[in-house]
Amino acid sequence: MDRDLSIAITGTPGTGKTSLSKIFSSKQIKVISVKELAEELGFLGELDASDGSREIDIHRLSDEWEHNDSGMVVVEGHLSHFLDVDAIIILRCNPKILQNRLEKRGYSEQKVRANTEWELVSGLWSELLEFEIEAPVFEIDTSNKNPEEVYEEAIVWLQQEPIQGGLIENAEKAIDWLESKI
Ligand code: DAT
Repeated sequence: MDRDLSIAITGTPGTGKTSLSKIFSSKQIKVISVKELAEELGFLGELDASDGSREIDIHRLSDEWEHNDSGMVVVEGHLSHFLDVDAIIILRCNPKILQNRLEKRGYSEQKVRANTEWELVSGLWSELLEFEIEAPVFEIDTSNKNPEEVYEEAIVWLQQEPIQGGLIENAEKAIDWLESKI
């Protein structure tokens, strides 16, 4: 695909953003993480001694950053939906599978719980609705798909002209883990 498009790949940690981004990258599509963008533009805060992370001033980053290169760029990270992008892909994952993925990653019990609960209550959709995000959005359940299958699903959606994905209608039909048998 060689359209001038900026795409955010967002989702709870562990839903597969990095894995999907690697596939985009392998297809010669430019990929950058929100953290790298924040570093580049000077919007990374102080180091948090408790977990070694650095806070990102996402609202300032969002004000400053825009996609002005030609071609496609993928911005990945769980805050990427706050950026001024043309389309947003939200990755989801069954909380039980997510818990497993995060435990394997060596996250603390508290961090596993916080992230699993965020996914369970569809926290990301609440955020999109609260901030009235305008870009088209598309949700992909990664629970039982490998990253290649997730990529294929994403590409089919992105190839639409124009890209479809109204926030309210998609939020209404989004996965609700609390309603489904998980
Ligand atoms: P994120 O970048 O959202 O934190 P990740 O890409 O690092 O997530 O993936 C977290 C873990 O889950 C990692 O061990 C790989 C695995 N994983 C990612 N996508 C997957 C998928 N579609 N199917 C199975 N496992 C997947």
